This record gives sequence, C-alpha cells and structure tokens, in this order.
Amino acid sequence: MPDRTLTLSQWIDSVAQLAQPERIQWCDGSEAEWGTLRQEMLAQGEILPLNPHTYPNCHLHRSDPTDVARVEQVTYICTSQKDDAGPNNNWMSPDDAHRLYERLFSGCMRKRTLYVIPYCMGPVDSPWSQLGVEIIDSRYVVANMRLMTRMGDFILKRIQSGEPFVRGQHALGDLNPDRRYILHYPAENLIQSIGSGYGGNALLGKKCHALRIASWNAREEGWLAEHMLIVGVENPEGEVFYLAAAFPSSCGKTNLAMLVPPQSFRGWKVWTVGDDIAWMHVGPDGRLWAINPEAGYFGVVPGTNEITNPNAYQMIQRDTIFTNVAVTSDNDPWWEGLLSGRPAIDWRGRPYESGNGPAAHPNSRFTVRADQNPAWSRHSEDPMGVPITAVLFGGRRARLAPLVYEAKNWAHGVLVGCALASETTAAASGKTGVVRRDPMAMLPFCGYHFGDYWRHWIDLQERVSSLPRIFHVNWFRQDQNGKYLWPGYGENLRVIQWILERCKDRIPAHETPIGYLPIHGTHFNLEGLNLAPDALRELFSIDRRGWIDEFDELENYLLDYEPRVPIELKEALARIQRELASTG
Ligand code: OXD
Ligand code: MN
Repeated sequence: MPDRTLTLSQWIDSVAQLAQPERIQWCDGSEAEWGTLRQEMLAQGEILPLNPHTYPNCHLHRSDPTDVARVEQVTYICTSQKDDAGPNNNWMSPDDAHRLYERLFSGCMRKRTLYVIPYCMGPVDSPWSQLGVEIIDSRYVVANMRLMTRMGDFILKRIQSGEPFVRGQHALGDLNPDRRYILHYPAENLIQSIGSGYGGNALLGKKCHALRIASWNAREEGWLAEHMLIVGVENPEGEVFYLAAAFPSSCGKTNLAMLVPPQSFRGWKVWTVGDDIAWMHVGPDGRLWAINPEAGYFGVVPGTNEITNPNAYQMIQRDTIFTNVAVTSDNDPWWEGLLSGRPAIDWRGRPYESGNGPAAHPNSRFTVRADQNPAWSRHSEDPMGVPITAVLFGGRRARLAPLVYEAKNWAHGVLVGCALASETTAAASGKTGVVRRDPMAMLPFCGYHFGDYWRHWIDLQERVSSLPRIFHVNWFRQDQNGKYLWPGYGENLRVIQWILERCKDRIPAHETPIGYLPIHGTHFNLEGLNLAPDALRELFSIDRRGWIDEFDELENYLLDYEPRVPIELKEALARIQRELASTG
C-alpha cells in the first residue's frame, strides 16, 4: 500500500525503486523538451513524419495492433467495499490490486526512461481544477499529455508547494493483453495502469483521472464529473447559451461541439468549450457552471471531412499526432470518410489491399491542442467556466427514440439519462453495433455504484436553484432500409434551436408520456431542408408498444442496482408506464 504522506519526490523514488528505470526525466513542458522528444521518437520509429508540405508538424504513431481501444474488461475500481464500486464496475480489493501492481511493475522499466508528467486538469486559475502527476515510460504518452493537458514546470511548482494531486503510475510493460490492467483507487486519489500505451488506458488525465477518480470526488464534494461536451450557441442577437451533452464514445460529441451552422442559419455561431468531459459545479448564482478539464482533443478520425466537421478537418491540418491512420503514396494521412486521396499503407504499416478491411483503424485518433479549433471558445480558459442552460443525452438508436424530446422535470430528466442506450462502437474493444444501456454515457467511466450516482444527480435539485432543462436527442434514426432519416451534422442546429426556444418558454410542445416533443409541422425550423414528409412524421412520432417494452426492459435493468436506485427514479418510471398503458 503506497504511503500517501510521501512527498512527490519520495513517491517518484519509491516507484523508481520498483520499476528500475535507467533514468528519470522530469518533464517541463518546454519547446526544447518537445524538440528532443520528437527527435528521439523519430529516431526510434515511435512516430513517423507526415508530408511536411500538406501536414506541417504532423506525425503518425502506429500502436501495437492489440492495443487500439479502451479495455473495459480489465479496468477496475478498487474500493474497500465491493458494493461501493457497483455492478457497473469490475472490482478488486485495494490490497489485491496493490499486490498485482507490484508484481507487474517490478523491474518493468529496466533500460528505459521514467518520465514524470506534472499536469493540470481545468483552467490553471480555476478553483475547480485538479492537479495530477503521471509517471510513464512512453514518449508517445508524454507527447499526447502535452497536447491534452496544461502541463509543465509551473504545475510542478504548485505540487511541490503542497497542493494536492492525483497520482498516476503507468508503464507500458510488455503490452501483453493478458498483463494489461487499469486500476483506480478513488479513496487514495491513485491510478495504476500497465500494459497499454493507447488513449483512454494511457493518457491518465482523461478517463482515469477526469472521470473515474473525479466522479468519486464530485459526489463527495457536491459537483458532477461527466462524459459530456460543452458547446456555446450564439444566436443572431448575440446571446450565447451553453449546453452540455452526453453521448457514448464515438457517437458524435466532437462533431456537435464544433458544429457549423447550415446556410439558412444566418448570424448563428457555435463555440466549442469541450468535446468529451465536463466538470460542473454549482455557482454562486445557483446555476450549474461547467469547465472542460482538458486542453486538447483526442478525437476519432474516420468520418472527419470538410463536410461532416469542417472545423475539426481544418484544425488537424497541422501540429497533430495521428494514431493508427493509413497513409497515401504522398505520405499524407488517410482515413475512411476522407473525400480525396487513396490509401497506400494501412494502419499497421502494410501495403494496403482493398477488400482487406479498413485502411485506417475504425478507432484511429487525432491528438491536437484545443485552440487550433477555429470554433474554440475563449471562455474555455475562464476559471468559472460557462453557465449551462440545457443538458442533452443522446445515443445511436436506429429505432424507437425520436429526434428530440424534453423531460418533464428534473427526476424525469435523470431517468432519461439513466435510460440512455446506444449501439456499441470501436472506441472500446468488443463487439460493435449491439445496443447496450449506457446511463449518462458513463457506463465505462463512473467510479462508483450507479445507484449512488443517480442519487447524487437527483439530490442536485436541492442545491441548484436554476436547473438546466434536460433533453434526449437521436441523430441516428433509420428507416426500414437502414437509411438515416435525419441528415445530422450542421443540421442538428435545428434541434438545438428548438431546445433553446423551449428553455426560454417561447414555444409550446406536444405532451406525450415519454416527454415533450416538437409539434409536427410547427415551431420547428425546417427552412431550407428537404426532408420527406414521411421521414419527419417518423422522427417526431411515438411507437407506444415499443416504448412499453423499452420501459419494461429498463425496469428490469434497474433491478441490478437495487437497493440503491433512488425512489424518485422509480416513481418517474412508474408514472410513464401508467400513462403509456392508459393512452392505448
Ligand atoms: C474517448 C472515449 O476516447 O470515450 O473519448 O473512448
Ligand atoms: Mn469519450
């Protein structure tokens, strides 16, 4: 069991004694440091330069082919009571986990360099930010953390002067999937990760710290750490409203956060505050205020182009690390969904042969600093963050869920979040395309029992005097032939406009048992959109039989979390079930 009273350098020494690195390097975040790291990575083939004329200062990293996604099956929450981790997490006792870690870490950095990365999650002057230190023997991880967090000497000084910090002990190990573990000790503010150098398993500031550990802290301290984008929507009158939206991994959070308004929306602007994680606190004015703990984007590349996400497309033309994309014969990065070029080499570095699967890995990623995004909001650096007007939950649902609906009150909204379900994607290892429940899009990320988490959400209504309204959206509805009914992308602003009008109490809606829907044909902006009348009818309709089954299934699902499911959720569910039964 590590001693939490150890100072930073004593802790580093104790890890070094176990892992036995050849040398230790304290990262200062400087340009000179990046220059050296870059040269070393190029020399070792850990990154490859991309075409400097078309993609200046861009690099390609190919990960181990077995190490390409988050690994939920070996991600553990280590609490002294098993029940506190809940059925939503894998659990290991802290003693067993520490023993396992010591065995796997012993000598694992021999002949390697141990890097010490001091970082800050959140704007550096925010009272809501948190500091952390990640120990790692991978230069690629250092390079990513440099883009994804506020990192360097100035954070180290704060830690050395006694500010609390989250400890992250991480090593690549031998990258053997059988010896891959991601262990979280919320009570110790400690993370241990071994056997993976990729994404959410390896950039410890992101999912491990900013969601799993932070969600635990958030419950104790009365705030929320959520898997949500934060976006500002400015109307032609110049008013900006901020929304926070939870979608499971790879369901379009980055696209929504960087949306470009359609042509008919003259005078509208969209500002990105965050694309993946929101920390939301109750402000002195009784509203919920959100900061983005991250300083960069680790986004899914396939599908990104000038039309689907022009802002992302533009921002990744320079100073970007690409992971697991293909390359063209001109050494440009290439991925499925790109509108030009042809792959010559696939993501594993083999000559590309069509018919041999995708050229870029479906979970290939870009890492880039947030302020390269043309829609980057300067309020991303505000210590107080931005006030949230509406919370959106959404998933990938080919059937059932209408384009948009509004919850009737806070408890109903929490139920809507809790009922979130989506088809699985390549962001996590396992089968894709299967519908699974993913409450609040937090199934892989909530660091404690979901029942307690929902209770925490419900209780927030006592402390937030001006609660955001809660909505559910579904951009992914399909017709019988598997064709999308809604064009999505920039056109999603139409749905957001409806949401904002509802928040201002400016328009009526159609009351149904599942919530308030747009009234078909009125108060929903369709100007300039060519949509078949049938598609619209379907997008705004309720399949009563389907919803009865859905809520029966949800009732069953909640049983797994008893006896901790809040009574308010069960009452909200029973009310909807009664109304559905009686509207037959
Ligand atoms: C991510 C994820 O990388 O959710 O953001 O998997
Ligand atoms: Mn995510």
